[in-house]
Amino acid sequence: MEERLQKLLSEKFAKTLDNCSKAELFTALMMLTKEETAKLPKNEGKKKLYYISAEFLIGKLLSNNLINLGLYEEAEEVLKKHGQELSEIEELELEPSLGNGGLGRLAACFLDSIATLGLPGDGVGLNYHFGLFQQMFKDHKQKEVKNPWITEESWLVRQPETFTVDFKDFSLESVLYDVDVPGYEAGCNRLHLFDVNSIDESIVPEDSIGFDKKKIQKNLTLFLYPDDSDDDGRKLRIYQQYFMVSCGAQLILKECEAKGYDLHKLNEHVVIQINDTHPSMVIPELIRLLTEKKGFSMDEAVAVVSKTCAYTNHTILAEALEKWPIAYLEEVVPQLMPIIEELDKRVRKTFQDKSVYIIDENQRVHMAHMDIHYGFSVNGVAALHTEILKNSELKNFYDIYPEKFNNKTNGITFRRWLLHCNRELSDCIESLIGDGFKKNADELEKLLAFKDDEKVLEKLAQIKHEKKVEFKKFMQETQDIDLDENSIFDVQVKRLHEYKRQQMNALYAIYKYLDIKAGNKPETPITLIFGAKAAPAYVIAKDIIHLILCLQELTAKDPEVAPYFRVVMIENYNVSKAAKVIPAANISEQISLASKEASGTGNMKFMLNGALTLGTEDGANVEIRDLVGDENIYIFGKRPQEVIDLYAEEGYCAKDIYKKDKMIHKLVDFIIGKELMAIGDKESLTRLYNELVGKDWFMTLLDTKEYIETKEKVYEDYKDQKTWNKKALINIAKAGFFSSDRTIKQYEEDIWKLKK
Ligand code: 26Q
Repeated sequence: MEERLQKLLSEKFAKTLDNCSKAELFTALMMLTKEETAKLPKNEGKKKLYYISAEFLIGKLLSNNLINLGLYEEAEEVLKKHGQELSEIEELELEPSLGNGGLGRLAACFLDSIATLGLPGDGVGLNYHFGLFQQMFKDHKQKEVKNPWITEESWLVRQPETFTVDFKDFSLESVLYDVDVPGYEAGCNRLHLFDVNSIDESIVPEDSIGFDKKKIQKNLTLFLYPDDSDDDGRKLRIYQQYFMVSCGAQLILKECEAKGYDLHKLNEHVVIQINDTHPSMVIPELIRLLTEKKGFSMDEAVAVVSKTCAYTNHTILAEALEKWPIAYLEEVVPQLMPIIEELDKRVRKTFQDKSVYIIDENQRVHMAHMDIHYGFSVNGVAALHTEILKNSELKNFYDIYPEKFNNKTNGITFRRWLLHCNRELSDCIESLIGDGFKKNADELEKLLAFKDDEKVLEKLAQIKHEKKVEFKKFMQETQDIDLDENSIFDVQVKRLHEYKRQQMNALYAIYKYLDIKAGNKPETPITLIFGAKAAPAYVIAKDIIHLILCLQELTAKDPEVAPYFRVVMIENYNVSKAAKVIPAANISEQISLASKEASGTGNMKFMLNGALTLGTEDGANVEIRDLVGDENIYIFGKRPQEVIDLYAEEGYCAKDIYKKDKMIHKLVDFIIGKELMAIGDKESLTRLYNELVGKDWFMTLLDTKEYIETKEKVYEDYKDQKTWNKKALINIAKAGFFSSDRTIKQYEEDIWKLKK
């Protein structure tokens, strides 16, 4: 490797390993990694999976790919010989923000596992030049700026394929970039990212995410989830979605024809996994292509496409289930409307129940309904989630098609979320139980043999401490925040959304602040760590960030409080920051309103890294509890069915709780009290206060009291370090089930059947 690096450095920069810059070294390492990946055999087979997704939150790739290629240690040694640290070099990579949260990170973990298991399966998505956005904090508020990540040398490899995508008033030519996805000591697949050849980055000013939403030719692949609070923004989303699926569908048909397959047997050679409803237009688009260009009858096309497409649902929030007005579709992609109308007509012919129609009485197209009728599989992403889909949210569909419904509990790739982000822990595990767990995550259970071994428990605690010190250093360098590594690291990192209830954690912060001011100093100091991006047009979510940042300021500046309790927020939380904070966490906050979090995957990453979950009975928390047992997790709050019933009977009234419960009254009032008003913005804090007292759609106040009590108990339990560390060990040992290798094996067996 040393020689090859020298050669690359000399050819590209006329430098050597001893006089090159870190940036040059990064580029050379990336080029070497790309060459090595290109040599890997492509996973092939008679049937191929296409995983279509608006998001692929792949994170930085250098170290990930080196690990999968088995070259990480060698690279480390070579660099060390020349006075360089691989961990420093990998920091130089720009992180693409091609996703927002769980949905996109799941797609990335899946690509890793699909490749690792030797399954032929590629990702299909868009090449957003500025990603989601980069979050900056200014005046205790979130400010969004563009996040350019594509450099001259990058992981993207331009491909010769180009497709034409027709819209009502113009056509666009696609450009395809591929990113190789090496499996762990295995073959390779690809992520196909489509772009438009007319893209124009210059229409976005510096330090902004604003641009002319009407200039589709220039803007289509600039941002993921452009602001859709106006008509132009919503139409732009349709342009993006259609462009993605039309390119995907054309690529699929082209690859099949190149292999000489009979398109009438498409389902024997192709399976398309539709990741949430963002790619749902692939169904009518494929039908359109087959009927208009390949001579299929409508019946033939509908039949074969229905056997090819499978849909994954990631949400039960009604407002997140996409429904596109026909008027928009007519304006953007009129060629799809006759197909969608035909699909709807067939549904109406067969079923009386209006709730399962594709087109509703308000002339909107329900994308999920189309997926369920014209796909062969519908899956939820955690056991509880799938049950809720079957019994309430999608009950009317489950009654029609019970055989289509199935559960695939999410998973995470242990390569990134253990081997890479916590090598100390991974090495320690290996020293105890051997390296079998790297290929077979269930072997982590062997750790249980050490659950009473004091030496092992101390070692785990020592590793946790090291990771806390590392994270402290990182926060010092990046945000000039001084953390106390001896405090409890209590962490909530995830998309900002009211249902995830970051605001409830903020209310706890107010509680603790007031308690300390009243003279009750905690024995062990506490650091409450947040990280989250809010959608730019989601006003209340941004108000919650504002509240957290005001609390950060309040707790840091108060000398009576700061030594015991601090609130901090990680700026621009992303995959690489996740990889730093998760190994450092003692407590994993998973406090969504029960029934609302489809699965969660952060919960799995924390568990694997030895943090204890403080959570509601929601998503995969339920499965975590079943695995570790009640004594190794902290579950609180109203249960899913109670919440579902409350919604059904409209039985929740925030104001009643606010009026009756003195403590909650005090905490909520604090949001508009003099302390925070002196720091923050009156309008924003008042709006949040009004929301909590007047509406509180996700029932924060319902669980606040029990949350505070449970959290106090967790902090109390932390004092008994021996018992705590034992619980941590049990969590690690039981995390094997959440390997995405297991999830992918289940997709393969029940849905894809690529190998059969
Ligand atoms: C919808 C309409 C308009 C604009 C944007 C959207 C939109 C954007 C992002 C809808 C959904 C998302 C992202 C959803 C998401 O990340 N869901 C998460 O998926 C994870 C993987 O299955 C689960 O673990 C999480 O529980 C779920 O929240």
